[in-house]
Amino acid sequence: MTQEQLTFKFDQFNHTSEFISYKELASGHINDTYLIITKEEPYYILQRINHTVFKDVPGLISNKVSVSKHLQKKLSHLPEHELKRRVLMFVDTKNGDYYYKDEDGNYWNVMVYINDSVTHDIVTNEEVAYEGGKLSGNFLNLTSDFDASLLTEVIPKFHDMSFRFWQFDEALKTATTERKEQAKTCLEKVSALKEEMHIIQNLKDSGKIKLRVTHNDTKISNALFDKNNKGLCVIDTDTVMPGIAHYDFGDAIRTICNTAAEDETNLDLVNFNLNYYKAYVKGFLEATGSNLTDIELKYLPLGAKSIIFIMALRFLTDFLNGSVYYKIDYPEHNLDRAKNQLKLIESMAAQIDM
Ligand code: GN1
Ligand code: MG
Repeated sequence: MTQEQLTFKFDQFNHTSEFISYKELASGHINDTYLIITKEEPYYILQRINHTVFKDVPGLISNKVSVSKHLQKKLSHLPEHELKRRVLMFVDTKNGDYYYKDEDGNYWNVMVYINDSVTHDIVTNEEVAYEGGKLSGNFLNLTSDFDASLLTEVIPKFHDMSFRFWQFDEALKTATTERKEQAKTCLEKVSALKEEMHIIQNLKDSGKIKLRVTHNDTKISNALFDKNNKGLCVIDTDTVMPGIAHYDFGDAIRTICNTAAEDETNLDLVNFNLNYYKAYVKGFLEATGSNLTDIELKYLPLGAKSIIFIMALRFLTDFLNGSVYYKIDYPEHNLDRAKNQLKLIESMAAQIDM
């Protein structure tokens, strides 16, 4: 993408300044994200939504804009400069839509950049773990009065264990012998956990765990902090849709409690940090308050294990499929991610009773 092309996309939106330069932010596995530096602040985030992964981009945009507006209302008691740091603000186009579809069929959206903020790929202190818990708990809390049935299911069955196993089984049917051989230990570990990993799914399907508005991608790099480690807000709300509390609880833990990055290949470095877990849980429970039911609370640890597992399963499936879904840097990248997540589960299970 050239600067000229990006400027053109950016200028479809009602921003308040002039494009000066850009920087690609490469941490996501799905979309293309650019920081747009403008002549005057605020800066902006310009994003191309991957419409192969997200089949209903207008639905996705409508979800995230309406949830943002809801959060803005709920936090309207805050002074304006503070509010702007605590909720994503989407920018509309000259046509009044919140996305622009270009001549190649690509979808773009723009948000106001929250400056003086930091993200963490790996957590290195308890305060960030605690604040991360407050952020994901707060998101559930503040959206608990938003009617989840108004949201589009942007990726149907996103965290559905049976569906992810079905995709995995399909991938096994067509995978090369070489890939299956490379993935042998992972395949064994996955089948050993299969039954346990359906417990939460069954509780959800039987209605025992209720549907809420969930973020569904609460990995810690999707949370903004200020320079003093205080949590500001959750970002990357593309996957906001109906779900269960365990998804958001779990995906944050998957990343906060991993002592290494999700693709670290030296598995000796991959361990589950129990202190960060405790700090995270404290923040999460403080924020959700009395909002969670007994059954939701009871299954939080297993929820975390299940979400770590589902990521392992999805990375493994994509590896078997020849890496057609996640962005990769080398052929075994997804296999390494799967091995990493499975090691994390072992380390977690050794320290926490489910
Ligand atoms: C993907 O693109 P990114 O990094 O926000 C994925 C998540 C995974 C995550 C793993 C739509 O998110 O489900 O947890 O990678 N998003 C989608 O890092 O599949
Ligand atoms: Mg995401």
